[in-house]
Amino acid sequence: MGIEETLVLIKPDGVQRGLIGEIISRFERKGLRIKALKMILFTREKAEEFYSVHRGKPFFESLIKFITSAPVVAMVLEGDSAISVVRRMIGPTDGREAPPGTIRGDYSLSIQENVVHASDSLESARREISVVFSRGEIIDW
Ligand code: 3AN
Repeated sequence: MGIEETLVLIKPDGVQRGLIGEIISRFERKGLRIKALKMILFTREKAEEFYSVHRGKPFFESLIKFITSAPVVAMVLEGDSAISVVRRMIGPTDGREAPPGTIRGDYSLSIQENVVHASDSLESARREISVVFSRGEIIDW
């Protein structure tokens, strides 16, 4: 609880479908503060580092291929309880199960191509932010 930073990615499917503006807009309207924002093309090495907790799982190879297939938009969002607030806004992993009104519920029918990623704990937020951004790219305002 309290003011937190979290890492959000708009995944390749969200970028390719033209959903960048729509997704960022939802976070802005919620009142979350964008402290860093950039478009990147993950290298395989960076993608494997980012998703290291999933190494060894059956979907790992497919996930790495997907996340490196097109650009992603990465951002650091800040706000009161930002980690849990953003997780609720994106909805559960499987777009077919995610309730309407959540980002995945409104835009995804897939467990892999589920439009967005968001950190699920303080520990993963810290780790994921440091994988994607240098501290100098994050603006306190
Ligand atoms: P979340 O993104 O909701 O935290 P995780 O961390 O369990 O979900 O999974 C990370 C990513 O791996 C998901 N966003 C999804 O793209 C992919 N993924 C998870 N489970 C599966 C699965 N059973 N089959 C294919 N891809 C999966």
